[in-house]
Amino acid sequence: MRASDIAMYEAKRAGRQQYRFYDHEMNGRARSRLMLEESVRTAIENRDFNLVYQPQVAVADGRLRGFEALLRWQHPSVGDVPPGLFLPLLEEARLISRLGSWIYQRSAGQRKAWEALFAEDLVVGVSLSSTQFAMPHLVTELRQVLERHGLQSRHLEVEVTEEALMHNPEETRKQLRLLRNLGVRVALDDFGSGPCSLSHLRDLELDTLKLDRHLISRLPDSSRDAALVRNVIDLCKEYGMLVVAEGVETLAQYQWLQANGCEYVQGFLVARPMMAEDTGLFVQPFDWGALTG
Ligand code: G
Ligand code: MN
Repeated sequence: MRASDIAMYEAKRAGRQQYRFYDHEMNGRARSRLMLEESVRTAIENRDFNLVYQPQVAVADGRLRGFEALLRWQHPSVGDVPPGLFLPLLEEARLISRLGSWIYQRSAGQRKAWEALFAEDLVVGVSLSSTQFAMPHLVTELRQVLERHGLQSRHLEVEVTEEALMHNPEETRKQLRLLRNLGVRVALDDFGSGPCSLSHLRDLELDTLKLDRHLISRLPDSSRDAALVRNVIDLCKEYGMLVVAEGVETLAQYQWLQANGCEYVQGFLVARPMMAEDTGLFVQPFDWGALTG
């Protein structure tokens, strides 16, 4: 079976079925799981995983705020496997911890390498899955990674989704407190991609809000989305949170965001995610004038 088939099959199953019982499919499933685990181990060893980096720039003056690190899996025979397919599987297979450590090391090393190129306050954004966020040793591990690469904690922004924060409110509060004590920034990722709750903005100590690309995609034409986004931006301002719009693809979206007080954008309009070695070619500050004519 090809890795993409395994991934597709397992991902569908995971979404459909919360309970388990023994049935005749089990053998096949267990075997696929084993093959997937094997693929991931090999992939880490063979460096088939890769991080690409997408810039975040200021709406006002194009200043480069930082880069978000995005995971890619270039499977030798299957090709590019989308993160949406393989991440849930790694979670289930408890392989995410190993991959997570690799991601922290790699992105911190990259942030260090950028010192020679970019401003001192440049931020690297790293997404955490629910499992990663819930790990008891997360903060200890991040502290060690920062020390090892000689980075300030404010150089790192971890991105968590509402889904990850919802599981256990008590533990969430503790983990957020520990992260903030360490001094890393915390961003709420993918806000508006699904059900979203304003009480999270009110109750949790967050530094940054990332507007999901699904909220941005119908701007500026959808007056309902526009009303929602405008008010979320205002709310974040009141709460002292910084707002980054993701998935910005058009000039009209950029202009709307500018008119409505959004401070930073990330999206194809500015740049696609790029290989580490290409980030040095990113011209900054980004020239908004060249787009607007
Ligand atoms: O689900 P999430 O919002 O984290 O999606 C991140 C993915 O979106 C990345 O894999 C990245 O390649 C992709 N992406 C980045 N910028 C854009 C964009 O402007 N438009 C779209 N459609 N996708 C984008
Ligand atoms: Mn993210």
